[in-house]
Amino acid sequence: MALEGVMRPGHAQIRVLELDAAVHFYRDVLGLVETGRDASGRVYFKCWDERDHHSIVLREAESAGIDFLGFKVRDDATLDRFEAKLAEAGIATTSLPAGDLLETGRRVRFTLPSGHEIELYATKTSVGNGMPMVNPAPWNEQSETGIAPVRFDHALLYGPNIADVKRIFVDILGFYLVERVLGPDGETETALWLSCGQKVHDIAFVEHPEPGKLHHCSFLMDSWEKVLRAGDIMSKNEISVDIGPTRHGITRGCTIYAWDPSGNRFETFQGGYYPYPDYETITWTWDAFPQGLDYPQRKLHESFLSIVT
Ligand code: M3P
Ligand code: FE
Repeated sequence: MALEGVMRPGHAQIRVLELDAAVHFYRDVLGLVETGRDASGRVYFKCWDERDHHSIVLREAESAGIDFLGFKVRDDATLDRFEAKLAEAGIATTSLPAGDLLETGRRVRFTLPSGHEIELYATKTSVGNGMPMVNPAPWNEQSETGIAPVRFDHALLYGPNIADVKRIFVDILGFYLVERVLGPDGETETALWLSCGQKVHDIAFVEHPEPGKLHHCSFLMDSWEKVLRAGDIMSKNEISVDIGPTRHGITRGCTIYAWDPSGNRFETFQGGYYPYPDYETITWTWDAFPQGLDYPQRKLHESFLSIVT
């Protein structure tokens, strides 16, 4: 498969209330690898099996939430092409210079109608996964620290105007709609799961009146046993859990959701399936949303649906 255009979500900058407590959580409990700190005090992390310099950036702030989500595109020519396409569609972009984020090239940023800041970039230094490129071992000690997810996988964002957001992702950025939830009117799309490759989603949106909200950043585990072990590590460290372990009907992901010390929800998950762009979108009707959210319990969880940062 030729993966061109947008390749994957490459980074999220997350606001945290107390940097030291956050670094302890992301490094020692979630088990990400710290890769740098910049002059403005931001701390950079990657998951152990990611190769680019970072995927999670923490910024200390007065309120929790997400500053921006960045997608890596195939190359510089692709970045220029998307910048032109966004301009053609009347979407204002700003260009952030190379080096503004450590080890990262030029970024093209724009604001979604949902109020979220999205950026595209083509280059970030590859620091590797700690294993050699010739005859590597399957894992190393970095994969054995804390929860130790394999990669930053996707984010679920809450905000208004998700019909317009969908058009930008599908018509301009080349994503396709994998699954959706229809509202009580049987027509309006109230939640969307969009993919730019063969992941069951790279980004998801839920219609919500307040703009720019974060529901969760999600981290991939490489087995269901490791999701359960993540639950053990959360409990041992008194991390507050929202829901799970359970399985979504939507996307079929096997999952636990919990909160970082600032109240940002995160997900550790495994499973799902591998769609192609020609697959017909799966639709969940409003009456079936409880099993879409939690298949075994068939339950709408109030905290899961209402708490965002
Ligand atoms: C996911 C996922 C909802 C389901 C969310 C699903 C809002 O986050 O990773 O599949 O019901
Ligand atoms: Fe998720």
